[in-house]
This record gives sequence, structure tokens and C-alpha cells, in this order.
Amino acid sequence: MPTPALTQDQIDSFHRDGYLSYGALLKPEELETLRAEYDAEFRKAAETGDSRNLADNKPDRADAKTRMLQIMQMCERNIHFRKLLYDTRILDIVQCLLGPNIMLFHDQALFKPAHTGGAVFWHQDNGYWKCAPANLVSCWMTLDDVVLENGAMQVIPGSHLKPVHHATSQATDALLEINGIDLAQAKAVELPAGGIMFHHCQTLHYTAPNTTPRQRRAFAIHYMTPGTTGRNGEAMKVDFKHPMLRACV
Ligand SMILES: O=C(O)CCC(=O)C(=O)O
Repeated sequence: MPTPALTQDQIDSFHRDGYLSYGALLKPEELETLRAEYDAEFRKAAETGDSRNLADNKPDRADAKTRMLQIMQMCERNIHFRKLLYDTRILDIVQCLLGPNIMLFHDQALFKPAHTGGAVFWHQDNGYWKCAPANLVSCWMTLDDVVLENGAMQVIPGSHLKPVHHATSQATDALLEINGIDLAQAKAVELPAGGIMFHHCQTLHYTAPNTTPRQRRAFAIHYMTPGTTGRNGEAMKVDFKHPMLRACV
């Protein structure tokens, strides 16, 4: 019997708190490759208008005051990020949290440039996704050292236990907002470059604007179980967009 990737304490804390800070995962040479590929994809996207600025719901523009840049489905553009979906080190952890049948919901690259990086307001992912069952797990990976000031993930422990109402943001129609968060409960998950953390799809989370001189490059993989339904109520099919990443036989 192989040793599980997480201890029972880590698994219990994920189920209790709705998140788990795992720490460093990528080796220096992997980090170097992924950084170069990430930068190349964002450079290409800036030329083609093929990334979204969540801070104003427009394609990325060099003159935007704040930029929270998103590339959806890096795995459809770049083989190095597609390979990460199948990384056994990560899937072994996800298996401990979600079970042995793991399918991709989607992935995304989330880039906060230095000085002008925009916030992602407090939300539960499933406020956007409306998936059922609401048991999806995300792996959030950073390619740079992250601290509170340059956009580390902040979470409200235990908030995954019930869905909350989201309103459309006044600031940008790309993001939702929630009122009445008890910010005294917030915990920041600071990580070294190449580090990962996991969160449940109902965990309230937020990332701050990046006004520091250091960029913050992140990549998130969102995992679901087969049979999960999306906002139209139909189960998502296994295909190139939603590959089966691991299946118990
Ligand atoms: O990377 C960020 O700033 C926000 C990420 C996020 O909201 C998520 O991965 O669900």
C-alpha cells in the first residue's frame, strides 16, 4: 500500500478549514521552465488581446490603471502547463482530498503585475461556477514568492461549510463581491516560489492589489469528480477541455 501524500492531520484540517497550505513543490529547474513559458504566453496574449483584465473586464491594455490578468485554460495553449495537470505529486494530494476519480474543471493563470496588480475580491469559487456537488478542489500554485502585500491568498477558515450570496461588483462586472466578511478571521497563506495550497470551492478567499515592485505569477487548477454538473445542470463530459486526470480501476 503506497504512503498517502497527506497525513490524516492534513486531510482533517482541509475538511475543517476548507484549505491546506502545502508549501514548496516545484524543483528549481521546473520553476525556471514554467516561469519562461508563463511569461511567453502572457507576452503573446498581450499582442493578440487574448487575456482578460479582471480589474476592468476588458482585454489587457497597456494603459489600464490596475491589471489582474487572466488566461483561461493555459493547458490548451501550452504543453508544460498541460503536463502539470497530470503531475502525480499534485494528483496524489488531490486524491486524498477528493477521492480517486479526478477530472479537470478548468485551469487558469492569474497574473498580478508589479505596482499595478489588481485585487480579486472576496468570493467563493462556486458563486461563479454553480457546480454540483459543491466539492471541487483547487490547487493554487505560485511561481514567485508570495506574501500578503503582493497578492498571497487570504482565506476565511471554515467558510466552505455554507454557500453565501454574491453580488455583481460595482467596480468591474468580471468579479463578484460579498458584504459582511469578518476580516478578523482572515488568514494569509504565504508561500515560496513553486509552492502550492489547496482550497475548497466554497472557501471564501481574496487576493490583495499588488503595489510592490515584485510581480506575482500564479496558476490554478480546479478539479472535480466525474458527474459534476455545471450551471446548465448537465454533467460535464470528458473531453479535451475536461480531461479525466485519474480514474480508479
Ligand atoms: O490568484 C488570484 O489572485 C486569485 C485566485 C482565485 O481566486 C482562485 O484560484 O480561485
